[in-house]
Amino acid sequence: MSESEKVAASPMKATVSRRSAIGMMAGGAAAGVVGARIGQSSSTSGNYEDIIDARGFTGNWAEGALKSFVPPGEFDPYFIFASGGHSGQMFVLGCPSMRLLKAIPVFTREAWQGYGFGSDQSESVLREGFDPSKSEPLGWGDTHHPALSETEGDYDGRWLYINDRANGRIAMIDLADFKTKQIIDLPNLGTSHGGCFVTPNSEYVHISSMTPSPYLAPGGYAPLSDYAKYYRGASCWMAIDQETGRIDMDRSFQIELPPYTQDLADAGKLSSFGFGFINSYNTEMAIGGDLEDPKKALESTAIANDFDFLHVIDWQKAEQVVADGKTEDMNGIRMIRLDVAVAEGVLHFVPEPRNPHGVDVNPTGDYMVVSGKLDPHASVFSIEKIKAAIAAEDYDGTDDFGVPILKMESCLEALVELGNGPLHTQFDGDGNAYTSLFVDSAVAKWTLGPKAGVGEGKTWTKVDHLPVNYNIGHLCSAEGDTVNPDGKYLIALNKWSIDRFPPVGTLHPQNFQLIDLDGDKMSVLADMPIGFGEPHYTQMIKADKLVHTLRVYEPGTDPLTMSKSRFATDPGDARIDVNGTNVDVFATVMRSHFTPDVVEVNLGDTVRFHLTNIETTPDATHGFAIPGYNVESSIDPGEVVSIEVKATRPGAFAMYCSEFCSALHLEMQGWFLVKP
Ligand code: RUQ
Ligand code: CUA
Repeated sequence: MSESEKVAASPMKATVSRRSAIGMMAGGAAAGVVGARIGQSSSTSGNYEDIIDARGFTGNWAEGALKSFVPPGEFDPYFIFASGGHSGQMFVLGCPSMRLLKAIPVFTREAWQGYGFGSDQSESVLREGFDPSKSEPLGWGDTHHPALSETEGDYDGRWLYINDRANGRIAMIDLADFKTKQIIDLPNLGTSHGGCFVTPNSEYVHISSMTPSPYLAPGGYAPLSDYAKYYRGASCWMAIDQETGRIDMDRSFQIELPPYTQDLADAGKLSSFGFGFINSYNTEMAIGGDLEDPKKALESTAIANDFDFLHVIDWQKAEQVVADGKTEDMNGIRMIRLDVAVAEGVLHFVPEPRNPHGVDVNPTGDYMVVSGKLDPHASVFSIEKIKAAIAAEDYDGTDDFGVPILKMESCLEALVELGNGPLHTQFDGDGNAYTSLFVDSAVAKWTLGPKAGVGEGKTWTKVDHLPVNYNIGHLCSAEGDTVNPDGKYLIALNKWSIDRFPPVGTLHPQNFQLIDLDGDKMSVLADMPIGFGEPHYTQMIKADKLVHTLRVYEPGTDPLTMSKSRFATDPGDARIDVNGTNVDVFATVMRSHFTPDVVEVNLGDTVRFHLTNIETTPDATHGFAIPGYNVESSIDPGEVVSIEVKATRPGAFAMYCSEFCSALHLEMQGWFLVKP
């Protein structure tokens, strides 16, 4: 028996890492290679077992390393788009390598890309991205629920949307250049949490309020004693321009909702196409504020009811109501008032076990999986039953605001016991669901019902349980919220890491754990510390769907419009136009020179730099920084960046290229001279 045959023939025990790892190499990854010796690299001489011994691997980590490693120069088959929480950014990772590929600034300034440091392009996105009546320009956001654009319920790799948990805003990122192109600060929304999704053909991106706002009150303020009268939630249907991916406010609308806390939401698809589903809690309308009696604390009074309400919204009916003009202008957006929504059959409620968290629609669109933080079950509702109950007006009365409540038993398909603290659910292509268990720090794998293609006798059953490290919030399988999930890998977004990484001070990183979904049993392949902001939710898309992604811009492109900039400057056309106190600098930028490289102005002048990177080589990016003037930008190949500088401070400023672009990068500097 050769060494590899011995290894392959040895009993595979999940707990004996080196055996399974070597077995996998002998029979799997390196199929056809006889012998366990590394044949790829002439500089390695050991065999795998020696290396595993030398590294001291235990458990399945050697197998995990082999299964997740992506060789240099080869690309991950998946992109992960992760929200960045309080960093206000988004993170792009490869999967399964779990390597960080990029941070995309969205709501927060970022210096490397020059986002929010002077360029007209980023300043206008940020400036238009908050309501100017807010006392301070918003300096941060809390990115929460990414939503990739879809065609027929499948990710199409064009655009990406993300909401701001803190300020009730929504942003659009173009996946052509991975840059934020638009931020909208929504009226009538104080905050937004989990209500972000796109509809199956990217007709709309939805965002809903979390805590209600007193937008019905005169002057926009009412005391909490008038909560039920003046405070309301809002479900916002933001129409997407099919050419640009931008939100078109003129075609968008809101639906008034009762003052409950609207939380996670999802779009119906296929058999539930045309519906949106929003969970709610605090239907008790608890407001807190009682200092004397701890029993009246918000967290106690907000969980008094046995049931909260799953909001079922028929957005196609809502569209018709809007087209019929049955809306009111509410602070600059058309709103379907609550009484109209009820009368027109736009809004129904289904009771759901109290204090729910996630609502997730399965790939066929037949089932709505609702998980409750305080209930060990997933409650599965059926769209067929919901539609039948709506048609039959199978009501259990209405809530205080007149919204008809469908009978829970008429809509419920199954209750599946999963474990403690179920939060969110994702899917694979084989009729399985994966639910995060926050309290148990685990993932439950379970089978859906017959409509999801699962055979009789196997339905609604928990089939596997995998502990994760620790306190899992969301999870994400490959394309796991589309009509056509890959499954394959699952990311557990763990809030705590405690002992998984070396100490880096008192604020610990979160932990993205990579889980292998191939086979019956789930297994952890790798940990990835996330040490920047609190990523909240992620989506994982096949990398080959990003067919629109550019490597360089067309020469002279303004990234905001993705068309030729009127300030684009051709080689040889660089110049300085002076018009009184207005100075326009039309500069070309190329290794290793700014042309012009000396700009002399008078104190008080308004200077507009229009910088065209005339390089066509991918990666030949330059920077533009003016020390003392808070100016910094990246100028990517083909890009035109405009930056306005008020010459308020006299002196000689050595402006320079901030990207190490060439051997003469340090010589790529010039003078910004402001004469007193
Ligand atoms: S919600 S951890 Cu903040 Cu997306 Cu469930
Ligand atoms: Cu251009 Cu450094």
